[in-house]
Amino acid sequence: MVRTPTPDDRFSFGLWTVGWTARDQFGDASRPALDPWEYATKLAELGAWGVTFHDDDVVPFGSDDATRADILRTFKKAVDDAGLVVEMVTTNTFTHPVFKDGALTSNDRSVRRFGLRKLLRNVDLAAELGATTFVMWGGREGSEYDGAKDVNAALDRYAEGIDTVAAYIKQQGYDLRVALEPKPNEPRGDILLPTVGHALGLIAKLDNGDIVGLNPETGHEQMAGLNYTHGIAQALWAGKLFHIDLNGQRSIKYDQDLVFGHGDLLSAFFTVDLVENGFPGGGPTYDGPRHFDYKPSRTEGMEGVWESAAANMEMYLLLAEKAKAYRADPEVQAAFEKAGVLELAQPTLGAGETIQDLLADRSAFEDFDADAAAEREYGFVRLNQLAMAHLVG
Ligand code: GLT
Ligand code: MN
Ligand code: MN
Repeated sequence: MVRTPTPDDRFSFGLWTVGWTARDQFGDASRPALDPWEYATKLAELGAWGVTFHDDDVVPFGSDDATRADILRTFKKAVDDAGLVVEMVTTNTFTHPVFKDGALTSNDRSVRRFGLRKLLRNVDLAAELGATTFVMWGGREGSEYDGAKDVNAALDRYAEGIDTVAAYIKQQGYDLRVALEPKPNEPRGDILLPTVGHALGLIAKLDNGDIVGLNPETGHEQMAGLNYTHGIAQALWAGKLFHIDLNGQRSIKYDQDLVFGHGDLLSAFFTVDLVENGFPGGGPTYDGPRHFDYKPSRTEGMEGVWESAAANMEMYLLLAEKAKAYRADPEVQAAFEKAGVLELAQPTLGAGETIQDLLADRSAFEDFDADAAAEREYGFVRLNQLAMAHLVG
């Protein structure tokens, strides 16, 4: 059995994960709702280090100021007593029907202004609670019908909204960074910023993009048939991996939010390998929270809720152990060498080599024996089999 998690592992959970009462499109809640602080306390007992939440997970939408202050006081005390960190805060811009056409990209300007105010108010709360990441998941920013959304204007408004949030953070001097969370669809038919790549493209155009990065979620990339490990790798490469949402997804279908590792296990192994061990040839590394955004299946009662929360951390620790052993294995190192994995870090042009030098290098082209080079055996399958043996062996 794997060791129990400790705060040093920096595992964190959204309150909406264990707090999901399992109401879905087809059925009513199958579990009771506890108070937000009860979830936090229990997560700490299981070994979690941090919690995250949407404004409305803690303070019901529309609460008056006195009620809000009261609830937040109780919540803050429970979190402090449990020794938990509030590492990230996010905003619910999707549940209330006012947001049915989005918040920052609603066709209705008054809704956009309301959405922006809700976000700015929550930035203040995030800073007050000591969070360092402000996630923005725009689940309702999108459309079902192509003719209903002017995408050029929608991206302008999306960029305007995100830039305003980032500018406000800077203006207030908060130690907070924005992390956009891509998702291809659900609840909208098509969501804007559907993948890591789309979000990176938008961030590059922002005035305050220096404090805007990404919070990629395992299942969201996989819903689009994409490779999550490659997604976070490119975000890292771009200096934009600010946060991660780990969970499980089995192939292209609705967002399953399974326990981490309960979807594509081999992909989860390489995700942990990258997060824990970094790129084989060095480069940027991720040292943020290991945040789980899963949903305990609707079949589970409260016992299953806590079992499944613990399962996320156990899966991560198991995979981390295996990934360490994989990297340290001399056979794997030899296979890396044969595969040329470490050769790739060498620049293609020599130090100081000009384009003219390359054009003059006959060995690179005129005298290059492409057929001989094509004979090279890379041994990728053997390398992958070694990974599999570590994983399931
Ligand atoms: C919602 C969504 C998640 C996001 C949350 C942040 S809310 O549950 O499915 O992927 O991370 O707003
Ligand atoms: Mn999800
Ligand atoms: Mn998520």
